[in-house]
Amino acid sequence: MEQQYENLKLLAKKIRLDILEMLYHRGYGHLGGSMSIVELMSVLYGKQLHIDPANPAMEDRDYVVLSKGHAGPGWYAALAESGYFDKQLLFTLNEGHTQLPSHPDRTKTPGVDMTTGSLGQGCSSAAGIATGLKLKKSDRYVYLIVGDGELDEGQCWEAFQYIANYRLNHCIVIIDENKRQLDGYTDQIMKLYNVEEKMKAFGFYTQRVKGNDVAAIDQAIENAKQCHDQAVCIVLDTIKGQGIPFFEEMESNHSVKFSGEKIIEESEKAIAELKEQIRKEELQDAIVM
Ligand SMILES: Cc1ncc(C[n+]2csc(CCOP(=O)(O)OP(=O)(O)O)c2C)c(N)n1
Repeated sequence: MEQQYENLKLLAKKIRLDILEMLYHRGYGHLGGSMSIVELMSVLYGKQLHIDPANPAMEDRDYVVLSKGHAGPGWYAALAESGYFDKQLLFTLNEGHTQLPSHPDRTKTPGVDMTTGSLGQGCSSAAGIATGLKLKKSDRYVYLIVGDGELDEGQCWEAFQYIANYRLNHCIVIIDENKRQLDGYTDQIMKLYNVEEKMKAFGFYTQRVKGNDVAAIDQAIENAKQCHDQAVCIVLDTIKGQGIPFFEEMESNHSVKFSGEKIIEESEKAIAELKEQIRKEELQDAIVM
């Protein structure tokens, strides 16, 4: 198990590097909210998901709905690392006719099953997928990833009420509580109060874990899978821009423009550091093997 978590940490580093390189190459993009789901993506694509990247439409697959669709780069990096498409494609992010639009589009990207970007709607889509799975008596799961700012959308709560009422425990609701939204702190814009207690009040079996801890995320998903008679929710305690101190501390990191000496310098430094850490860890793994 220890080694498996080391592998997931390494995968998280690769996903983080891909996101940074992709956005740096494009010159702008949704950095903060992509970074805060890196460890989650690593656990999903490195361990939990029942998928076949060589056959994205496999009948008996798990589903991911990234309801906070602006974090598309975080998803694309995980899909590329899993082998859904060539990593070079990452550098076409948001170009005309790209397969990787800034927000996920199910008609364009292998591995993307639901188009998202209009906040709130992914929650209803995931509720629908989960209903379908239940009607088919399928054992598969749908992982619904929601932003904390996204919870300003009433549609989320309507979907949660439905998921709870029908005990759709195969819809694992994951809230990325990075405490910030587009233009400021969630507490200052639209206070959420205690989201964990709110989800419990809605009828969910709710766990709160550190969102940068792959072992804790994995264990929470395992616990959720053991809950058979109730809807399930995991609140991820994350940091917007997670994993790169310069971006974590940046006043506004929702959509970063890669211009100006300091940002260029810090981005290049972070890219070089991540590359070096990955190189060292891969070398270490090769020696151990
Ligand atoms: C219905 C809708 N309204 C507004 C927007 C614009 N918008 C994009 S991201 C965002 C903030 C989302 O905050 P959060 O869910 O916390 O995302 P994160 O901080 O995790 O990136 C907003 C308002 C949108 N995409 N959809």
